[in-house]
Amino acid sequence: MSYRIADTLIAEENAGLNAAHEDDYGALARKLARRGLDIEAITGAVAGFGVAVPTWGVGTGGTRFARFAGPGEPRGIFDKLEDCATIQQLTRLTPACSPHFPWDKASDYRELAERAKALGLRFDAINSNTFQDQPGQRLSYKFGSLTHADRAVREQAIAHNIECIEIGLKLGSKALTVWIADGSNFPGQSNLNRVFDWYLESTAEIYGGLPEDWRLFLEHKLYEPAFYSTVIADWGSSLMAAQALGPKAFCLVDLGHHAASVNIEQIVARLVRAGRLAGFHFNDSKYGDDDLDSGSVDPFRLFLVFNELVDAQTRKAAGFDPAYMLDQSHNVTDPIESLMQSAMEVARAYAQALLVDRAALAAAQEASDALAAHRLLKAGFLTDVSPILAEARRRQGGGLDPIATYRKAGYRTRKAEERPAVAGSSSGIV
Ligand code: LRH
Ligand code: MN
Repeated sequence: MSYRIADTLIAEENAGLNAAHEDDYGALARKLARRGLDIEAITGAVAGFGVAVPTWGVGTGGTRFARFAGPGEPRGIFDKLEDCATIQQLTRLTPACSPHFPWDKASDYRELAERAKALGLRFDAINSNTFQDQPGQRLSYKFGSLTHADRAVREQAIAHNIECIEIGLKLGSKALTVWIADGSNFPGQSNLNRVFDWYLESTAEIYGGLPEDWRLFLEHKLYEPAFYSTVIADWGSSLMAAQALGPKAFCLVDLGHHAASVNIEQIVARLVRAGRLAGFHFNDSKYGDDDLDSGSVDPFRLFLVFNELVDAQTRKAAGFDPAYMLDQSHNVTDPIESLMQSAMEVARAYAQALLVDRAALAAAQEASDALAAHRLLKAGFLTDVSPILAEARRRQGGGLDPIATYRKAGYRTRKAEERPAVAGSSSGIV
C-alpha cells in the first residue's frame, strides 16, 4: 500500500496553529469591514477557486543543460496522480490535473480515470505533444508538425491530436491544449504566410474531431525552441486562428510566453473582450520562458492579471469561462512544495483582486484621477490575505501551513523508499 498523508496528521498540525490563525483572521475581518468588505464573501470565493496541476510538473524539471532528479521521483502517471492528490489534500486548491501525452500514456485509461476519481481528482485540459519525436515514430517533427511542409507529417500530427481527444474522452476531460514548437531559425527558412495557412488547415481537422461540448485551447509562444520565427508567436496570431476555426476555439495565455516588457494583463482584457480567453498556464519569469514558480518573481503582475479576470467576472463578460492551470518547471525545489506554494500564490492574487473597490476605481478613472485610481487598485495588492487563504483551506480539511505539514509528514522520504531512484542524469524539461 503506497503511503498517503493521514488527515488526522493535518488536523493535529492545524490544532497547534488554530489560535494564532483565528486571531489573524479576526483582525483581517475587522480591517476589511472598515473598508465595507465582508471577509466571509472573499473566503467563500477562494474556497470555490481552483487551479489545475500539470502532471509534468510533479517530477523534477530541467533545462537543455541538465536535469538533477530528486528523491522519490514519480515513475509514471499513477505516481504523478498520487503527488497531485497530496497537493490537493493539503491546499484544497487543485482538484484537477492537466495531463500530457504521450508523457502520461497508460495501458488502460478507464483504470486511470478510476484511480484519479479515487484520489479525489479530475482531469482538466489534455496537452498534445508534437514537439518531440517518440521512439518508433514514422516521421520526424524536426522541421515542424502541424505546419510541416510535408503533408504526411501534418497528417501524423493531426492524428496524434485526435488520439489525445479520444484519451481525453475516457478521462472525462473537456478540452485539448495545442502548443506547437513550429517555427524557423533562419530568415527565409519558412514562408511566414504559408505556414499559417497549414496551421489553419491542420487545426481545422483537429477542430472537426472535437466532441460537441469540448473546447480547443491554442497556446501562443514568442520563441523557443525556434529562435527566428514561431508560427503562433503571439496573441494576435492565436486570436486570428481561433476566430477562423470557430466558436469552440480559444486562446490560452502562458505567462512566460511573451517578450519581457509585454503588458500581459492588457492581452487578457482583449481576449476577454473577444470572448476567446481559454485560460492560463500560470508561472513566473525574469527573462524568457523560465517556468519559475507563480508569484515568485513578479507577484504584482499576477495580481494585475487577476484584476482583469475579476473585472470580467464582476461585469459577467460574455463567454468568460477561463481554465486555470499551472505550467512550471521545478529544477531546484521539491516539485510538490513548489506547486503548493504556487497554487496558494495564484489564489492570493485572486483574493487580492476581489478586495479592489471597483465602483470607487471606476469613479477615479472617470475623473482621470490617476493616483487615486492606482492607489485603489494597489490597496488590494497591499492587503495580506494569508488568513483568508488559510481559512479557506482549513474549512475544507486542508492544512493551515501545507508545506510545514508536508515536511512533518515526511512524504518525500516515504516516496523515496517506495520509488527506487532512476540511475544516471539527463537533460530536458522533464
Ligand atoms: C511550452 C509549454 C506548453 C507545454 C510545455 C510543457 O513551452 O508551455 O504548454 O506543452 O510547455
Ligand atoms: Mn504552457
